[in-house]
Amino acid sequence: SATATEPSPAGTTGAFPDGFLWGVAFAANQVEGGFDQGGKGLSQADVIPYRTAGDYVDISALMKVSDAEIATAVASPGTAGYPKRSGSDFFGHWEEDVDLFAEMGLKALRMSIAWSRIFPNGNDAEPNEEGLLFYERLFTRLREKGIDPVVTMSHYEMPLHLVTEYGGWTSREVVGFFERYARTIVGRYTGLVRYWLTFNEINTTIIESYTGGGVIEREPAPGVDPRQAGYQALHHQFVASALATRIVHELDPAAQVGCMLARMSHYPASSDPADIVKAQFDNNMNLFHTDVQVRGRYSGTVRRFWRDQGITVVMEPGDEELLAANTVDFLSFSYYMSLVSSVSPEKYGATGGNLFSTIKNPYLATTEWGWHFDPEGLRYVLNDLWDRYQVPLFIVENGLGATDVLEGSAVDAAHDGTDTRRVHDDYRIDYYVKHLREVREAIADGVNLLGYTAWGGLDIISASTSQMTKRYGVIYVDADDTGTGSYDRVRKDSFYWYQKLAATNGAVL
Ligand code: BGP
Repeated sequence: SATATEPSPAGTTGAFPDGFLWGVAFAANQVEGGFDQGGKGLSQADVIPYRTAGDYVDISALMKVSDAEIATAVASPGTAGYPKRSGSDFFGHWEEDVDLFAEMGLKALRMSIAWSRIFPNGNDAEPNEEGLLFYERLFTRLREKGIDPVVTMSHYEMPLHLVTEYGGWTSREVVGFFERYARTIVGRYTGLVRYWLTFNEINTTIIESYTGGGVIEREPAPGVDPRQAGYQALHHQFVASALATRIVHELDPAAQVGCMLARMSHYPASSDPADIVKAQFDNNMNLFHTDVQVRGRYSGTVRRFWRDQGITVVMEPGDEELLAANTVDFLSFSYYMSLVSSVSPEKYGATGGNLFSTIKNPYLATTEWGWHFDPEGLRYVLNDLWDRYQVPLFIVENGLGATDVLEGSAVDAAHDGTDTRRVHDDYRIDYYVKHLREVREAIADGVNLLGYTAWGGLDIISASTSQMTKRYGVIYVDADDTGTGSYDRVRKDSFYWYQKLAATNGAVL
């Protein structure tokens, strides 16, 4: 659009532009539950077992499941031992939840469609009408409440059948199944959905598995670099993303499409030029994904990396033209932390990270899960992405996973109708305040930003650890790691704070 390459215009109530999309975000596989209801097929997330606390060290390994574990999971009925099968039971509570989001004054809900609700096996001849209807009702209700659905087509999500029978995204055939899925949902929800995202955190495909978001990494043939299959799977996702982008532009020209990156900014560990160049390389390896989706081509950095590592990515004739011709309208990303790069990492201590371990940054505190807490880094990232791409940006994930304490009781002791349950999560409010003040700075710096959707709105099952008790919500969900609980919703203190934030368009900061 005409304003796409200009900074956000100043809003009438302060720094944030009018119409700024304040929202919350979550993913179908972490929130919905109802894994075997409404005609849904099994997805890869439904076979990820609950892991114990001692397993949390190697996060990417947690999301992988062997063929034997898949067979056991498929044979297991019910939700016991498989947290993502029950999620937060959004499937059973969605009307109540939408009311809560409306009460918060949200303008956007970032969510995803479970592919396996629409095509239970991924390659079915016809879509599942019950699944289509579920999201149609949800989107309609959201729009009635003035909330824009921001819809991810694939958030760590794929019908299990496509994993076991085709090897997930390593198979070129899966591109065709995804194209049909995209055409089906975009066609059905034309006019209801104005913002589409193709793949969540597309850069995690290389780190985790061939499915994006975990489950399976088959042993490569002897002598074959496992990254070979990973980059091939990623290329297939880029092609699928370009096809989906074309479909949205064709079927619903009023809608916009974005890519979605887990933005991991790398700081040099020292002013040694070798560290600076290493950090630049690491940043370019994170950003080559958005180079493909925003600029329409693979960068020199990644092509050289493939050459140096002996990795060959097979591209069909026409792929590169397709990528070049179907770039996205905006760039969305998650931001949780920054990382540190060095040519001599052994000089520094390590700390945990979301899917990555990193060198400990001595200037930053870490969260309970060892993630660097770096609000200023968000301003840096916003300016950096804006300078590089000059397309509107959208922060679609940012938030704090923490152990919350539920105080009070649902039992109405005073017989006055009072539910005394509260969660005093001032640490979460503090997290948002500090990050959003930096967002405000970045907007003042001239960055064009569409919105901010806090991760996860409701407490949901953690993507990496499958815990419920790594809580991200501003709304508490009364369930524990084993899926036991009333699934009641309780407004946390952060709920009321976020309500003020949205009502004042950020002036409360
Ligand atoms: C991102 C994912 C989300 C999410 C979040 C928090 O990587 O897109 O799905 O869950 O990180 O991560 P976790 O749940 O592992 O704490």
